[in-house]
Amino acid sequence: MAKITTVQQHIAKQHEEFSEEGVTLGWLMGGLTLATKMIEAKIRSAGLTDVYGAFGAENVQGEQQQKLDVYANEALMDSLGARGSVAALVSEEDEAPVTFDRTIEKGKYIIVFDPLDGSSNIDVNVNVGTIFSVHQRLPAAEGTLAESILQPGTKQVAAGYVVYGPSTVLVYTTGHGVHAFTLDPTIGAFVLTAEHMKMPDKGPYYSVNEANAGTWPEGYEAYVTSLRTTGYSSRYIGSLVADFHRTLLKGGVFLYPPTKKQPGGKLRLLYEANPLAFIAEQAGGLASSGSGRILEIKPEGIHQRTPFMVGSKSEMEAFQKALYK
Ligand code: P6P
Repeated sequence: MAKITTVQQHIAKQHEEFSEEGVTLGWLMGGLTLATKMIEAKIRSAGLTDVYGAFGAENVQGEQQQKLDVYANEALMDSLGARGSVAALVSEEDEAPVTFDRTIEKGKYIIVFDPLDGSSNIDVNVNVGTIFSVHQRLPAAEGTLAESILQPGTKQVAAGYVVYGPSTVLVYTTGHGVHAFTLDPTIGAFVLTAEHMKMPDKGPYYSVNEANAGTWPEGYEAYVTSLRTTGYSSRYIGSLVADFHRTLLKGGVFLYPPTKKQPGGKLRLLYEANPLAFIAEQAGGLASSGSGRILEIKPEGIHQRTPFMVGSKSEMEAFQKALYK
């Protein structure tokens, strides 16, 4: 019989060989895999049931909520909120954190997530994803729960994403390498399919919305032109998790620079850039805001945006050389 390793077993083992913290983190991830399996089932049946389209309300970002955004958010809130070790949940869909009245000894973790990134692509059957990041609550003497939520990305204890595509793949790290699990629909479980993944040092692709090129700050256009004129191919899906997952597997560089419309960048620091930057660095890549390392940014607000450039060592070192004056 084929031996299978679930996310819960793997994270517990990775984390100091089934230490209490490892088992607790594994239990947390069990809540995450449950919710993402529920989301996957909804996405798979989207064309057959009435879950396409707008929910008819705006989220805190002022964006039209898709029905599946609301469903995904509720699935994650319910599955993770039921885990006794969760002190707070932060979602792109909610203005404020959802907190639980749990003692600092029990409520040890904060999970921030983008429940369904790229959801506007669902109606045209393009890959979408769930992105998550886990922080440990600070000891009372070091900070409040609010301050525990606004820790820099270097303090993440776990992070990852689920990409809902031809297959559904969960990728995570706890700082002990990057590992991938594929949802096996015949048994309804994510099973280990790749360990210690490494991003190629150099890749064949650059990935950016070139329609914004005319409004990028100085240096970006020259850098992208240098890629275009030295044999790179352009790949841009417009769904962050899909563009990132390809960059992790094939190498190259993804960029969302500052634009005239979004001078501080479009993507969110806490639940998009930080988790993907943690994964990228653990896989041997780099992640930059255009003026420094993403993971070292001290967050000011839970929905704060940042310019986000991430990819292979070769392309990112060339980027830093071109942009960091
Ligand atoms: P643009 C999707 O709406 C999203 O939030 C990310 O998934 C994606 O990378 C980005 O926006 C695409 O933005 O401005 O190129 O359409």
